[in-house]
Amino acid sequence: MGKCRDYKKKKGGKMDSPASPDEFNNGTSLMENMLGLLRIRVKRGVNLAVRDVRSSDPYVVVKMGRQKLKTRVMKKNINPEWNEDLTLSVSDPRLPIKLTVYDHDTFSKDDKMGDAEFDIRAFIDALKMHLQGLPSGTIITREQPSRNNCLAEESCIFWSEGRVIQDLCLRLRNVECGEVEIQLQWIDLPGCKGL
Ligand SMILES: [Ca+2]
Repeated sequence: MGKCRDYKKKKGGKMDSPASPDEFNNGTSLMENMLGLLRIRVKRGVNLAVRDVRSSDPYVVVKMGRQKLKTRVMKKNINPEWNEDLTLSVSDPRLPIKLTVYDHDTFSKDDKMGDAEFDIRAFIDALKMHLQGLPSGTIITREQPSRNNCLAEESCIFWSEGRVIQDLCLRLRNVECGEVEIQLQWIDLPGCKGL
């Protein structure tokens, strides 16, 4: 009985916990923390794995943190040309970006066709140089393929028509074959913290 009373007393005396400032300001802090947008052009897949009888129906999924974007499905094509832009909002440039290729299947679960990971630290560093007026094609930095990245060949960060661009050719892991070519471009967003 005494216990019960104590409980009641405690409960009655307790104030409703106010919502934390974070809960109120989520919308604005998201924009304030955002550095800008990363546009990933998924250009093409080369020699992708066969997951159906003779071909595959590939599409690409790109993930960064909680964001997840995908390209359209290319029917029966292991050398697909997507040329599709996927745009991520970037607040932490150290986060790795994961790219996974799947084979679309109508009557069963989509099969994996390999994955790759890359980060945008070198690209962000090049952007932070705030270069101006270089001739198109000027190379700013190069990233070499290594055991610690998924590059199939040297990746160039270069100046093109007033912008910094990075071309990457990613070798897919956890699969017998396949590469995916992508291109990075940065988009400044008004109201963002910026780089
Ligand atoms: Ca299929």
